Amino acid sequence: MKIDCVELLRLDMPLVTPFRTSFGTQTRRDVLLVRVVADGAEGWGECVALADPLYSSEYTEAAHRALVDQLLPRLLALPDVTAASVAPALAAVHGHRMSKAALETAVLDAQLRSAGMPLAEYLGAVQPSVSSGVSVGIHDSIPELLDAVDGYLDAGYARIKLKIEPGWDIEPVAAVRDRFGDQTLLQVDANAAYSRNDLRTLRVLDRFDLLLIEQPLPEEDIAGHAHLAAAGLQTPICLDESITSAAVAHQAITTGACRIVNIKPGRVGGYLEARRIHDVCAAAGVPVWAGGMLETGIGRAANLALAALPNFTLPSDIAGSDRYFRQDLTDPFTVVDGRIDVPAGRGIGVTPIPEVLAELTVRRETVRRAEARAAPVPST
Ligand code: SMG
Ligand code: MG
Repeated sequence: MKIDCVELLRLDMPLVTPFRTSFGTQTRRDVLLVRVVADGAEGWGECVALADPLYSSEYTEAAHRALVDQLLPRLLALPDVTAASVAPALAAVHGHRMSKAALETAVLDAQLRSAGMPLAEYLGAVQPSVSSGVSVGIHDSIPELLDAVDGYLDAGYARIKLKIEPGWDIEPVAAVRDRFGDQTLLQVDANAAYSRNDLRTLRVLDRFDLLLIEQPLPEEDIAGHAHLAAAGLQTPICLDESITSAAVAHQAITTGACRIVNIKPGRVGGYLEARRIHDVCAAAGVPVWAGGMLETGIGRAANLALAALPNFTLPSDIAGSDRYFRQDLTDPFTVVDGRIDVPAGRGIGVTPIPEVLAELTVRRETVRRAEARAAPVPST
């Protein structure tokens, strides 16, 4: 394909309820969308970076700048582009995986729309719907948490994930187990809030028959997670922030740092790398599930396609649109009997509703082929 132009759109979307994690509270979503126009087709990608660099080093404004200053000049310099050529064209730029992922997804969407193929089929999906789990933030009190969990179980979610941090861990997990019983699928996510010295606290969580404990230690401390497992933590460790590529996933698995992997395409540079991680994990007998980054329907649609691959055997963090937004950007995704349908249309299968897009967009920047600045030449 020949890319004609790339549009970057910034949207400001209020969340239906504040979402608190160990690193901060989200009340709005600063969304960055990438729209690629190529050979008369359009494609969409959503950048999952948050407004501040607290989950990882990336953040929305920096992701926007990385696209304009570094990534688009390199991509638009190519005479012919396919999704498979995006990562190699951008490889010289270190990091910025969330920006790269959004761009690759938009190119892939345009390519698949032209070819008339759904993303799910392209990736190798084997299920028409995906088991839907919900991520429940840190609350001000246990009664408020129990009310929230009650509502989500009523809505049919297949699994509950509790956000934890030191001081909000054993008590909320015990309360949820006590109130909703042992049959509720339950897991926890620390977003790297603990240290190797917290083994005793983490071992208390072993008593609650959790599916997994997600990312207890810092992103860089893969060896620390292996240390926790070797020191007797029984609950399977799942890595999220630490897994930035298929090579890192392989290393984490072979060194005993994790027994389960959370796959977020944005965190690893795109859906092609995400599929490689799926394959590495499948070969090692390690189950995976799809993480979430409070995506709009654009990102949610693509995540559903990925989560329909065969080794996604645990419920994913892909909730219904109404978990986060009163008005989603696309037709809303809904949970029925704990599952969400995988879009069946070509490409990611959804597009923004024009009026909603117009109402929520706060900034728009178009980069055309000729306008993309030449990539800086390294001085020697
Ligand atoms: O999209 O449902 C979602 C969010 C799921 O908890 C979730 N994501 O570490 O896994 C994670 C977090 C990262 C974002 S927290 C603002
Ligand atoms: Mg996580």
